[in-house]
Amino acid sequence: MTPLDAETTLEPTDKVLVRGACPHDCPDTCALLTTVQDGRATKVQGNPAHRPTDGVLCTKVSRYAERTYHPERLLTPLKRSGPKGAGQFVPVTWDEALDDIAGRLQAIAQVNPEAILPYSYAGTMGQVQGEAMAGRFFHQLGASLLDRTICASAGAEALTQTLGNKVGMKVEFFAESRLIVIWGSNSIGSNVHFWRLAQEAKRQGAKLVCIDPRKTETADKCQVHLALRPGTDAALALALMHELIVHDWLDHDYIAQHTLGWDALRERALQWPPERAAQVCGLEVAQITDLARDWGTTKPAAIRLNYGMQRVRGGGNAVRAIACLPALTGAWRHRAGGVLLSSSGHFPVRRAALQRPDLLGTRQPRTLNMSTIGDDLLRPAAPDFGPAIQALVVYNSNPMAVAPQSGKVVQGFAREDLFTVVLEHFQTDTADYADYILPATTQLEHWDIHTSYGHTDVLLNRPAIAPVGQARTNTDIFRALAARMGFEEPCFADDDLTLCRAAIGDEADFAQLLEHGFASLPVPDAPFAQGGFPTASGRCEFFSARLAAQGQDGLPDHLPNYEVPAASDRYPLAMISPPARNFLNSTFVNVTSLRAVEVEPLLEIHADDAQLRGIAHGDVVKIFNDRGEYHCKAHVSDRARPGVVHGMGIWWRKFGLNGTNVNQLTSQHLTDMGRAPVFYDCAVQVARWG
Ligand SMILES: Nc1nc2c(c(=O)[nH]1)N[C@H]1C(S)=C(S)[C@@H](COP(=O)(O)OP(=O)(O)OC[C@H]3O[C@@H](n4cnc5c(=O)[nH]c(N)nc54)[C@H](O)[C@@H]3O)O[C@H]1N2
Ligand SMILES: Nc1nc2c(c(=O)[nH]1)N[C@H]1C(S)=C(S)[C@@H](COP(=O)(O)OP(=O)(O)OC[C@H]3O[C@@H](n4cnc5c(=O)[nH]c(N)nc54)[C@H](O)[C@@H]3O)O[C@H]1N2
Ligand code: SF4
Ligand SMILES: [Mo]
Repeated sequence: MTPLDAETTLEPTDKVLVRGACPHDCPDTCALLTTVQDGRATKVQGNPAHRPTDGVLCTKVSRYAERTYHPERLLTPLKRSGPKGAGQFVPVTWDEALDDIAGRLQAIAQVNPEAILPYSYAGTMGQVQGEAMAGRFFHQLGASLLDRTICASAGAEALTQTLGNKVGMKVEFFAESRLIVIWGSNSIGSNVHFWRLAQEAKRQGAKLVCIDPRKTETADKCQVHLALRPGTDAALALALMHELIVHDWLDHDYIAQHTLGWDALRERALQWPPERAAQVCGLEVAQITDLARDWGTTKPAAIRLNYGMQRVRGGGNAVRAIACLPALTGAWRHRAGGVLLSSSGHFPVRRAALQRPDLLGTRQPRTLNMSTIGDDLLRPAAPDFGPAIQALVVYNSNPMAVAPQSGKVVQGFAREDLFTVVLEHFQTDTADYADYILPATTQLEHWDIHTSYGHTDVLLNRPAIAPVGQARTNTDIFRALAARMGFEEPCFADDDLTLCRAAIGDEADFAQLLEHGFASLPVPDAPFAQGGFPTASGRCEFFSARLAAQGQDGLPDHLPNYEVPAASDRYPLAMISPPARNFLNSTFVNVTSLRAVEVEPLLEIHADDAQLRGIAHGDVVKIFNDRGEYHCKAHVSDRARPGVVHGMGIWWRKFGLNGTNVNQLTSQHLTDMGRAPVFYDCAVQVARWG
């Protein structure tokens, strides 16, 4: 059985392997091979020919066929038949749904199209089923623009200010590193293909260090674990610099030739002796000085930074501070040295060709931040805001579960005068509040093009099966709406293969994708061995003139969390809410075999904090602050340090004991850079319940 070639046509009885790409928001962007027999997908596996995938998928996506044929999969368009949020719907035809939706949107657009807001994120990371046809549709309409900040924009902005773009080490060379610092990431859970490389390095004698408030599965397997307090990473990074300076573990030549702002950074770092940082971070001084020695004296040394550590007020500053460390020691000289947060800046993405912002013409609609959707849905029309939001079109996202301060989000979605359309696979918490739910295809049912933020390959996803039920692709739904709204621009007739081609731009490159399913970008092995950073100065910018011009500190510094709890406070515990290993954000929460592993929503709490509150393992607890409360089971566990609790995410609210999830507690504060949410900067109290 060989994978399907470019022009093969399927006979319904053939057993074939179809090449695809994992659509999920995960740095690994695996190449998939789907076995199809009699038109049905029977198995989804990793493609062994694709190096980064190496034939292996995570547990979640190995269950993709189970998810695709899930008995609760949405099969027809649905129209609301009960009160908002009650989840009561009746099936309607596509024509009925699309005609009504187009009519409602048109009526709003005639008064002010900015009252319409698209809301989407990375349910699929595909360039085509993501923002291609959707972008065209909303640009032509003149709808409000969405600032897609919910995940990575603090770190992305910080990395761009420091290195010039979202660029870094090539992931495969971590296997050759002698020291790997895994910073703010639970690689085993969320970046398992990198973890395989880290283990390979460990077998060759490398030291692995994990920096994470939570004693994760990854921390268990690293030789060293620094369980710092949430939101104190910049203090730690500055103290490491302090030690590099006083012990002269610096690469003076690299600093002189390839960095900017060293004198200023040196002065800043000298204000951070390890004793000061140890107090802020809640670490032992020796933990900091040992790590500094390791970083200063081991070559090659590499940092796998991830997005977990930038979800706090000072998240951008922390990423900036950490991104400076490789330049100080010249770690970039070696292909197995440097830092990797995201590789997505290596990809020449043809966003304008796909999303057509030019369709706006001279119109300049407002931009709303997806991370403050709770507040924004509740805002009335105002000169500094524009019209109240009257219609929401949600696709590739489940804001009711994933957006911060969900009490507000629920209130917003519950507005009687809000018209809400949700394109989904399942009746999520968000879909419960829709006026129309439209059934969308999954990755097994549509074409797409994928870039990656963890490696440097482009992948093509082919449909393996026909759409399940009456599901339609996101693109097709927006095409159909465009036709009903009378949009005559020829770009609305582009089919998905045309969009895939437009994403790639080059016919020869596309032919290669059709034939092999993936292709590597020509990125040098050691991209910054001789400097050449994509910043304005061509250097690694310790000092950012651009940030300074915006009135910000041009140098990285430690910014304390918005909510730094003290033992005597009303809300004395810091809560973080990292993802559960067997879910992907709120996706897969309804897949029986995966839910069976995660069992139920839970809060990890240290024995000292539990004892103080009379909480035993398995008790139901109430976690609360001024924003709301969330009930779940307590896991008394040494995964938590005293003073910090972990509300493992991201369950659907409807699976919660009191119909909420952890985001009932998080705030709509934003990060120092990138306007991102601060999910892990959240003070709470915990008490036994019932
Ligand atoms: N299984 C699984 N994989 C996923 C996801 C998922 O939901 N499930 N989500 C995907 C998505 S959307 C993303 S963005 C990536 C995220 O990928 P990562 O950024 O690697 O995220 P996590 O693995 O959740 O790691 C976050 C870690 O940061 C820790 N942390 C929390 N606060 C701090 C802090 O202040 N400092 C430090 N140093 N650490 C802190 C948490 O305890 C957690 O272990 O993962 C992707 N992969
Ligand atoms: N407390 C807390 N909150 C968090 C986080 C955290 O760590 N803690 N993490 C944050 C992060 S990193 C992220 S990225 C966000 C993620 O937030 P979202 O991007 O909203 O991610 P999901 O919850 O996975 O929801 C994606 C939805 O898209 C749907 N979908 C998938 N493919 C398609 C498709 O092709 N078409 C259509 N129409 N729908 C599709 C899925 O069924 C799923 O319901 O959550 C954030 N929220
Ligand atoms: S979620 Fe990540 S690890 Fe799992 S199959 Fe997709 S890309 Fe690979
Ligand atoms: Mo994310």
